[in-house]
Amino acid sequence: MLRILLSGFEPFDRDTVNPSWEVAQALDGWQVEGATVQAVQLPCVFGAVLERLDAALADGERPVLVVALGLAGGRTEVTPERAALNLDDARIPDNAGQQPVDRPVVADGPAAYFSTLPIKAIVHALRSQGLPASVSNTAGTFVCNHLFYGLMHRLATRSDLQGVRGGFVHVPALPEQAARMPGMPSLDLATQVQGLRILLHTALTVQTDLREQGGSLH
Ligand code: PCA
Repeated sequence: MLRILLSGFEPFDRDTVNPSWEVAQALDGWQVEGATVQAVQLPCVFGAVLERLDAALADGERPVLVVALGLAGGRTEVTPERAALNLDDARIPDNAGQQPVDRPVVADGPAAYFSTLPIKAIVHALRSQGLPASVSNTAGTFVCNHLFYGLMHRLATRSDLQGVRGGFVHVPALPEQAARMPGMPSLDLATQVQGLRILLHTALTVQTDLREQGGSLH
């Protein structure tokens, strides 16, 4: 059985829900292109999140695909991230009260890694099926970027994970979160789940990414 590892985060910053976990959980057991989604919830804690990732990677067959999800409050679209930075710089404490400043995720690791998901093809597929999506050129410097960098470092350096495709996707807030924070953009859960179905299918079927504009001026 081919395995897709799909992670979501626990709630953070005193919130009670995190759409990234709601989406991952909704897709647990979903089958696509002969592979089955295994959803895993990760702690919003520097360090511990990568220990939990390692446990999930070891829990079964080597995955064909690893996609990590996180919430980006304020965003309006599903946003595959392009690059992970080797940097922790937390604006708020994580769920264990840690607030690292200007610390590398991996000492002596490269400055950055690129996603190995076909991010342009994913955005193209989402948009052509009527869902809002854009490439994001920064995953921030909090726990999501920490996980993204840690994941890409493992995929790049571990011989048992050679050739496994992986990346990170930020999703918008849910309408119920926006109801508590007037003015916050949101996207309903069913639409987010549909977006992730399209994304996973594209990641499994498109080998060479599209060459299509996905940059931003700032
Ligand atoms: N979003 C945060 C951490 C957990 C989450 O869902 C982030 O973007 O770093």
